[in-house]
Amino acid sequence: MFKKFVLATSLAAMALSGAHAAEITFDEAIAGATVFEFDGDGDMVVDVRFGTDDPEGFNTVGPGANQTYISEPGLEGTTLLDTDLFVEFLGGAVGTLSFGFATIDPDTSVNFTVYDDNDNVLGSTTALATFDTGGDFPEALASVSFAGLASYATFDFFGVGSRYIIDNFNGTFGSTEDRTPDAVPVPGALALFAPVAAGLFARRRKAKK
Ligand SMILES: [Ca+2]
Ligand SMILES: [Ca+2]
Ligand SMILES: [Ca+2]
Repeated sequence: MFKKFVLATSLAAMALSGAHAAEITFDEAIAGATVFEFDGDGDMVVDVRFGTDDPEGFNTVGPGANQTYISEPGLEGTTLLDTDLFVEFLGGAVGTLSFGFATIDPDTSVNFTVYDDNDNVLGSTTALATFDTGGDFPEALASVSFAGLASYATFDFFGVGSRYIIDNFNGTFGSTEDRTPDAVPVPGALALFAPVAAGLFARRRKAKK
């Protein structure tokens, strides 16, 4: 009973907030692949395609159990390219995208940039991996919010570390999700709607008397 209630309320909360339902955990073994497609919301329909120009491809490995943002394995690859990794959203992405990243060496950061179908930048973020979380390797959580419909995003890792690991790539890009851009009501529309609702409410109260 309690479980049912929790499930119902969390589903309702997700529907209200348009919360993230899709997550890529990189737990499939894909050693050496240069392109790989993932389903983030478990409906067997592919949602994203990760790729790299590194002919060696990427791997799914470590970095050990003590990380906060990586539940091993994660997606692992080179940091030595200008764009080390890219992700295409096969049905688009809206809202916020986030992921954990770790590196073997300190003083390593990531630039994560989100683009629409016309190569316009919708948002970007930079995160520096640190030991602040208590992990065996420096790590960080990267997160970016944006307006519009994202088509793809790029990762550039830079600094001392020559290899990266990312995990738990999270956002509203699942094939079962509402990916309508700007689906959240704007405050202006709410302000217009509020007096109408108040008027209706007053009329109903009057009718009840
Ligand atoms: Ca994982
Ligand atoms: Ca899917
Ligand atoms: Ca790089």
